[in-house]
Amino acid sequence: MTASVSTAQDPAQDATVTEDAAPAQSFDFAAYLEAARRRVEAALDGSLGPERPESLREAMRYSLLAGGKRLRPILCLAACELAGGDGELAMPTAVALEMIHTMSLIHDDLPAMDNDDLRRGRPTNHKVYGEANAILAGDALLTRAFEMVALRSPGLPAERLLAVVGELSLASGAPGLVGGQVVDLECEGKAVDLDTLEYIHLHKTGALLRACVISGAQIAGASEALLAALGTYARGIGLAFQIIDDILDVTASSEVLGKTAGKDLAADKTTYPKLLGLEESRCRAEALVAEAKAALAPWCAGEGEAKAAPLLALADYITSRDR
Ligand code: GRG
Repeated sequence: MTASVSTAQDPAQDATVTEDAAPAQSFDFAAYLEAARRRVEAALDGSLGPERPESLREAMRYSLLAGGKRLRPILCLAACELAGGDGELAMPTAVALEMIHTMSLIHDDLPAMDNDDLRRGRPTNHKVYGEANAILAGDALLTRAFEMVALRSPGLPAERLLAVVGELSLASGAPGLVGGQVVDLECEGKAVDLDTLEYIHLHKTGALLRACVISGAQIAGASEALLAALGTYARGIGLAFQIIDDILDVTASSEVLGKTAGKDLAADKTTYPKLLGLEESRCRAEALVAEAKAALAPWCAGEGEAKAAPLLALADYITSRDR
């Protein structure tokens, strides 16, 4: 990475900026990821209070603390730090994002949707607690997510909290996950073109990843220019993430994935590998990650180098991951 100096909130206006956006040479991504995961796990563990009845609390904790890559909360913390904020201020929102993600997995696994038995290396929530309780545990996690932001985010100005609540609402509802899931279910067993597939991926998967980086940056009071760049970054990593998910569904084992492999084929779903083949799908994911990283180039110079390194490395991780 070329070192030129810029500390401006909007370095796109700064003539010293370079186009280069590779993670800093000295950045130890494995150590960063491990430390971030530990922080997130601790926050998740402490996030569920005295929910009653106990059976509901148990079902919520079962899925929330079942592991997972924790990519969404880590993206939120990293975006907050890139925007100059203290990651700890974003932790309640990071937890909220993982709660929304976890509830979407619980509901996605239900018999009425993907009907799956295995998630995060364990029996799915409804297999353990029954369908009704799994639906309710998902509902409770979703509503708890908004409580985390609105009532459990000390030290944040009300207008930033409101902006975050707005982002999380858009990502969760019809304009995001729910809308994407509906189109995905409607398309099962049908011929689907690339545009429709992109729509599904951008809503079902991309919308929440976008909310992660946008909300993290909003908490830090990011400029409009940085928010726009993070929107471009999120689009690239969101699509790439789901393309790699489609590839792993074909190439990886259930044991490694912690969820049932080969589901897309069994459900007769259209995927990137089905439309483009494995090799071209991988090339497309890599190109999207390159676009995502390029969007952050103006924030990577000088002092920005260390702050941008986690988001750049997280983008690369999306295509290099094996689960
Ligand atoms: C949010 C109100 C609301 C409803 C949910 C069921 C549903 C509506 C949407 C389905 C969304 C879904 C399951 C999308 C797939 C996203 C995806 C690729 C999940 C896997 O994410 P990873 O690999 O999983 O990050 P881990 O376990 O590592 O967290």
